[in-house]
Amino acid sequence: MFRTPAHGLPVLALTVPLLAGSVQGPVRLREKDGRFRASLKDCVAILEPIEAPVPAAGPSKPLVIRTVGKEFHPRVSIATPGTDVTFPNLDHILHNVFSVTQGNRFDTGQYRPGDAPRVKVANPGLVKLYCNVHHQMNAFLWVVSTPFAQVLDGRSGVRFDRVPAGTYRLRLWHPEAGDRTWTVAVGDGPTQGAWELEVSLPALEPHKNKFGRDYAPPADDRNY
Ligand SMILES: [Cu+2]
Repeated sequence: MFRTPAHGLPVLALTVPLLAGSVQGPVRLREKDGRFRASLKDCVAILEPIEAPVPAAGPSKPLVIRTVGKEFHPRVSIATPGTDVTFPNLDHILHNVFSVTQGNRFDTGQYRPGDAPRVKVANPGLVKLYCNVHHQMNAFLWVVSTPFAQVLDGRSGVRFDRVPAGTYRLRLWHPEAGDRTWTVAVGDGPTQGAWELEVSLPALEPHKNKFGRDYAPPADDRNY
C-alpha cells in the first residue's frame, strides 16, 4: 500500500507477508468390529491454535437447529461464542431444548409448532442438547473460538486452508467415538496427515431429563 506523508511524496509501506499453510488428510472412523464406517457424518474437526497468530473468532451468524420428525437437524453443529442459536419447531407437537452442560446451561421451556426459541451460547466446549419431552432427541453443538472448525459430513477428511504458521491442536470428535487430539505444526505449504477415531460409545448416550430424573414413558404423539 502507499501512504502519503506530510511532504507529499508517496512512500511504500512494506508489510511482511504472514506465512500460511494448510492442514489436510483423510479421517477414518473405525467400528467396533474393525471395519471403517462409510461416512464421516457428524464427525467434527477443530484446529485450535496453541502457538499461532490466530485471533479468537467473534459471534457468527445465527445458527438454526430445527426439530423435524422428533429429531434435531442438524444433529451436530459448530458456533463461535456469543452466537445466537434458534430452534424452529417444524413438527406438530411440543418440544423443548435444554442443556445441562456447565458454562452453557439453558432451557427453552416447552414450545409449540411454529415457535422458534433462541438462546446465546457463551463458552467454548461441547454442548449436549436434549429435549425434555422426547428422550431419544439429542444433538451436539461445538462452541469454538477458532475459525478453523468443520463438520465432516460428505467429506473424506480434513482440509483447512490459509492457516497461519504455528503450532495447533487438531481435535477430531464423533458422538460415538468421543474426541482425540494431535499436535500439528503448520508451516508454509501443506501439512499432510491421516487420522483415525474409534467407535466406543452408544449411539444414544444415557441421560436424564432436565430435572435430573428418568424420562416418563413415551407419550402417544406419533403424529408429529
Ligand atoms: Cu421433543
